[in-house]
Amino acid sequence: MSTKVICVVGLGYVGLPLACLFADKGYETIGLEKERKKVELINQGICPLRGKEPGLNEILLSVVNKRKLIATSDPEICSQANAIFICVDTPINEFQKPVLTFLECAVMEVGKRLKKGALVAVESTLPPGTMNNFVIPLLESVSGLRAGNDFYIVYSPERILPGNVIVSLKKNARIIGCHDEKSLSLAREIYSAIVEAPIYETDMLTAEIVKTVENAYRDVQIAFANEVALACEELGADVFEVRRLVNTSPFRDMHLPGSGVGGHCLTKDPWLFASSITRQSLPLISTARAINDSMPKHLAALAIEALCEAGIEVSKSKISVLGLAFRKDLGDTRNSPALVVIDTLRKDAKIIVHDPYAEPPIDIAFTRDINEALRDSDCAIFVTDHSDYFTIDLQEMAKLMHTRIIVDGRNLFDAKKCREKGFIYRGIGKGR
Ligand code: SAJ
Repeated sequence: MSTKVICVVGLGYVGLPLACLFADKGYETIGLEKERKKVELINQGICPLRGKEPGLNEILLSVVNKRKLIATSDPEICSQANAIFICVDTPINEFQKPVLTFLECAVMEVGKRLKKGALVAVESTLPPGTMNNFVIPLLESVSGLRAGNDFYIVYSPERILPGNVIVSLKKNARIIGCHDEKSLSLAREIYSAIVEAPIYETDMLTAEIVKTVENAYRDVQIAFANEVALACEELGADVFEVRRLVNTSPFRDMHLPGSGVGGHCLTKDPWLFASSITRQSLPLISTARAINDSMPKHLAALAIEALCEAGIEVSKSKISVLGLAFRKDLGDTRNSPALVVIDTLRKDAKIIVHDPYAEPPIDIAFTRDINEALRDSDCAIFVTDHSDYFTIDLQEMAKLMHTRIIVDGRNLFDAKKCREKGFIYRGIGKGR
């Protein structure tokens, strides 16, 4: 099948760059997006994603101007597509259980309009077993077509890095879990147009497990680093020095401890994996999640401890929280550790928040000006390691603050230098 029209369902961090890359390669690409505001912005060539995304704005404007990419909220468009990519959100609820309503809706809309001979590629992260037990049966029942005969289907999980979606889409190896040989060859042909990295083939169940496990693996690694950090605080050691030397040992890769794990991948994918396992528990994965989720509260506790040492009552203190985004130099605040720090402390203290990129998703005093954030503050909590924070002058900071307290969630400062400048210093993993 020479693909003529591509439809990407869901124009978020995954779907929008995917649609742009296909359109940039000359495919007639239609983006199906339920949020009309997003559709309007995209059709004006304006990127609706928050934060810096190198290269995305330029590609988007170019393909929209060339009319190679059009966004719409009308699902009828699916009937024109030879290849449909489903990139919708698969979140978890407050009980860590998968919420597949967006996926179900997308599959229903696609199924109703699925053209004979079309390829369907699902990119959303899924609980293992979802393709075989849910997506394919639903597509077949709604379309009346048979997978592998009347239409073709693969599962190819996205591996994008928010903050660098275009490069990661092109350069990260791609896994294609296929239903049959024809589906595989169609998918390999079209993905090869935009992916410059190796494309690995497997079955759909394995591909679903790979995607959820690769993030569970990273979450466990980070949890290990955080647990060692807490131990180093008690022992009076510097975990970052420990990590540096541990990693001189072959086959070691101790990750970075810090304020916690935010974002939309590691906070949910381990639970998507676990949700498919019913006959046994997965204590390591659930414990890792608990350890990482405890770090923002630990950071808040370090701040309270430091205020106490300075003789400042929390209820009479002004606290600056620097870094709202969940990761360095990003504007994405999804599941950000800073939101937990703020929620923990705002019951008593007066909080002001700074971030160079993110917009506050909550009602809180906010500034883009570091000096304003620090002025008359009793405690500066650094949650995210934005590049802007690496150049803060301690002398200037000391003049601005009412009480000189630094609580360091990302190893931004040298404890000794802070103390020489008269600061009370606390840091994740930094024993006194
Ligand atoms: N973090 C640590 N210590 C570390 C690494 C990360 O505390 O050593 C924290 C970060 O500060 C952040 C959170 O973990 O709050 C997640 O960081 P991340 O680098 O994993 O970034 P994400 O959440 O955007 O992860 C995505 C994932 N990609 C997909 O799911 C497709 C992940 O698999 C990638 O490894 C990651 O991007 C990446 O670095 O490419």
